[in-house]
Amino acid sequence: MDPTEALEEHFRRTVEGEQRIEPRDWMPDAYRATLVRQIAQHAHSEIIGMQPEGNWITRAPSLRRKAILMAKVQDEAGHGLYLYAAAETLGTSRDQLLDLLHRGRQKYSSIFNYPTLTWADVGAIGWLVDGAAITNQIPLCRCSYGPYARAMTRICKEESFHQRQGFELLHTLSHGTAAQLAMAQDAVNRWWWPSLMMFGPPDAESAHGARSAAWRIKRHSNDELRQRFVDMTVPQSEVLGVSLPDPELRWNAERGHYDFGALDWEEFRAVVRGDGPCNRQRLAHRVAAHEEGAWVREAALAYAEKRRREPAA
Ligand code: FAQ
Repeated sequence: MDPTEALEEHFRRTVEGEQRIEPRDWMPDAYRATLVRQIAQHAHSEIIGMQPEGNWITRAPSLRRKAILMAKVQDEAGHGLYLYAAAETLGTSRDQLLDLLHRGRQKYSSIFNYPTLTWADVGAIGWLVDGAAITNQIPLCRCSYGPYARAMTRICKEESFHQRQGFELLHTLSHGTAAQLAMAQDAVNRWWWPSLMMFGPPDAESAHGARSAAWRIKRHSNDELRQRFVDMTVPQSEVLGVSLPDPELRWNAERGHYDFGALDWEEFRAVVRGDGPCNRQRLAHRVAAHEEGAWVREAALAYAEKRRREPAA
């Protein structure tokens, strides 16, 4: 066996034996590239995902709600940081990845291109968007790449809190006045279908799905996770007292799952292409924040350099 074959064999046995690949280990170039792509998209989603909810921090209806929302949005920045750090272990710097995001060369989740029109949207994001995120991300805690799996373990714990706070917020609204219930229902109507799109294209169109499954990066297909999310969410909607905007949604005893209507894949493709309701605004805001923060990065570097030059005490 030549040395490359031996390395490939070792990689294959590690992955198939459910052990972790670590940064020092040899890995195929395509495995590295797939991880960088997915982790970067995930990191970008976390930091762009701060915008829709950040929009409501100054208008939260009480001090308690404001404190909770600020903590949640800060958590999202932290998730971005864990994920950029995980990507750095694969040899790509945070600067490189941010540059690709800012030039529109890397993606972030379609969901964050929808506007937050009312306070109830904050609840719908927590309940549905974080709920979908957890469904997708719990299996990633068992991803074959160690640093990504470990980052996901921490992130999932915090996402569970996020999901609960969204549910509690919506529950308060849906059990409040008629106007509050209507506001909660309107938010659920607008966020339901985009949340189902977060799981990605149908399996037959998932370009990376099969290979990522073979590499034990993804543990379940896009459609499997979408179904799991629907099955989990329908009973929760009953507790909330809101309906889900899908006339075809019904329990299928034979399958042991809920059937649901067809997603508008044209809309999904348009949003991923950059033509969603808020794509341009989200990216422009992100680039402006980066530019306005340049002085902070410069000051931190200058301070680190000063400390480096100081003689040890
Ligand atoms: N939006 O071959 P596949 C959060 C792209 S949660 C945009 O199936 P893959 C928490 C895909 O990249 C949200 N693009 O791809 C939070 C690929 O394009 P490419 C983030 C999408 O990777 C909550 C092409 O379509 N979560 O942020 C989307 O095997 C509240 C073909 O697709 C993650 O990123 C989409 N929805 O499966 C924060 C989780 N779906 O790269 C703030 C980790 C697909 O060839 C507030 N990622 N595409 O140009 C994953 O699990 C996977 O990457 C999937 C896609 C499942 C998203």
